[in-house]
Amino acid sequence: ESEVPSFIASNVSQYSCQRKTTLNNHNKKFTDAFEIMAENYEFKENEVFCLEFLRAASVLKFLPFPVTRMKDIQGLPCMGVQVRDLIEEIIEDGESSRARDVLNDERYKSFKQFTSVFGVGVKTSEKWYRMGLRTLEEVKALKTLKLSKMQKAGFLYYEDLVSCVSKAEADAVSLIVKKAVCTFRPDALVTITGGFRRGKKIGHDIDFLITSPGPREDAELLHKGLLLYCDIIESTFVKEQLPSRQVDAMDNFQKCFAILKLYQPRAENNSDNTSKNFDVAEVKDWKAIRVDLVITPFEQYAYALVGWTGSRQFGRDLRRYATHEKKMILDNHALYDRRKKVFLKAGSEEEIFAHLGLDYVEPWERNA
Ligand code: 8DG
Ligand code: MN
Ligand code: MN
Repeated sequence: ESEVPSFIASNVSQYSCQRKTTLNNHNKKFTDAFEIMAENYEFKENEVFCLEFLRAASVLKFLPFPVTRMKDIQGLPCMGVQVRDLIEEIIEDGESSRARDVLNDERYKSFKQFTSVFGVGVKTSEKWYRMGLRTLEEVKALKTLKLSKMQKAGFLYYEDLVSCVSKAEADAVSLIVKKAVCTFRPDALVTITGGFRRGKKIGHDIDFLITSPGPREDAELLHKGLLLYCDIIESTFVKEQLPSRQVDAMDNFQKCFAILKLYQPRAENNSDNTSKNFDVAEVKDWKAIRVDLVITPFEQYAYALVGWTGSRQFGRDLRRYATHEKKMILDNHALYDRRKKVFLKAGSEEEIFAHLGLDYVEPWERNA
């Protein structure tokens, strides 16, 4: 039959950092449903079930063939009862009634809308939902509602921010950021991380890692003139502190969750270009774009690069692998060997994988 000869299910690692996952997903039908289920559990703050579906999605993204029978998933890791039920349903009916129920669920629909606003997470959504709010229109209409500075910016630039960022826009912004950073730090290294580094053609934001060799002095690296909104978080990293053991570790780098104003002249409207001359100045010739800027000390650059390149699942599994298979602790700053009681230095991503005893996985193979 259509079996891929070299593929042995029981050889598939439970850790996505031991798998090579490109963007060529043969099982989107399944993984989309899993991701809906996972998101619903995230909204319910049920981390265990959320991760169960995310791990299963990640395994199916790695499979070199589309699943068509239950036999295809035999021996694969991360296929719990809930997951198998969903797969069976999709094989039989072409879609999952459970995923459909979630999509039609009032609470899910509201949380989905609320969290689409920059600065609104599960906690805020929960609060708004408890207040009886159901749609963004209702939130906007309630003038007494207290919004953070970030959320105000999120509503102000909402339409631009929900429309995704293209690769071309990412490249344009990259030039702007590089130019701005290099005017006061000519030796600075600016790298696109996140989804674009993994080869994605669209994203919800653009992630940048900025470092420069030599003694650190971050302070003025974040250029103001370009930014519509900027929430600067100062570095809280303390030298010699042990890496964080949290599964979804935030890091202590100086960073900036920003909204950048990208000028992009609109294509001319040829049908009527004389009578509307007056309006030309009114036409919005820019797009608001979400940008994450992360400043890292040079000696932590490789760790920050691995962490910020993602995917989220890949990063989670790397840390889980380090903890459970190597008795090491990994975060975005460092790798600590608990047996030898030493920090393992790394100047490149390859060295980090080598410290962990892992085969190197290229960025475009980290789409777990
Ligand atoms: P997308 O923007 O195209 O939707 O996807 P992405 O680029 O993979 O996701 P992201 O949300 O922009 O995050 C990029 C990576 O950065 C992801 O693997 C998680 C990682 N990351 C950290 N620390 C933090 C943090 O403090 N906030 C966020 N949002 N992401 C972080 O390592
Ligand atoms: Mn991103
Ligand atoms: Mn980001």
